[in-house]
Amino acid sequence: MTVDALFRKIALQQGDITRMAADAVVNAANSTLLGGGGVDGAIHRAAGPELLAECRTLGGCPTGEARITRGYNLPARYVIHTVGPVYRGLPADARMLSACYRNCLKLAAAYQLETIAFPAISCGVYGYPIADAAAIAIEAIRDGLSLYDSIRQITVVLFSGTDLRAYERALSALRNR
Ligand code: AR6
Repeated sequence: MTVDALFRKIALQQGDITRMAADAVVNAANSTLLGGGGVDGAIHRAAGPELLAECRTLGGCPTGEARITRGYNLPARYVIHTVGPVYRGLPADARMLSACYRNCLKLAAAYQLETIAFPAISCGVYGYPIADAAAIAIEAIRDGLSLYDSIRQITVVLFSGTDLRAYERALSALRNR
């Protein structure tokens, strides 16, 4: 696949990820997988109590890894739950954040999912600076797309215009590198 074809599969948009009719939406969860605030709270509210019931059967998830459940009342068929790092300013943060994106895409490919929507993992409560996180996310997404041909479209859904602009900058920086 050409680099252009690869980048055409990455879309950025401002909005609410709970409204995305993708094959899977990614949840920025915590290691209990039992819900919380931010995008996690929004996904659980929109999916309904059956999501929590399925999450209870999973026994949690370590930082950097991912687990999959059904989407229940969401327009998305599946939810891929991942646990981002709490930002500390250490090299391990970047490795863990990259692992989140990579492990979500690996799971999506294993389930033969074609369309995936990501939020800005770790960029809320977990305090990851958006510009750094965006560069890591875009690179990991590009690498995932080159590994997994079955993935047709990855949309990163940003809540705020500021976050969207940070992702737009990261995307053009990587494309022009
Ligand atoms: N759609 C898209 N993005 C959203 C939405 C939404 N509906 N709601 C929030 N965001 P956060 P984290 C953005 O805090 O930093 C939870 O309590 C938000 O603006 O949701 O990974 C978990 O249980 C931010 O840019 O996740 C964990 O305990 C991004 O989503 C902890 O927070 C991520 O913010 C995880 O923290």
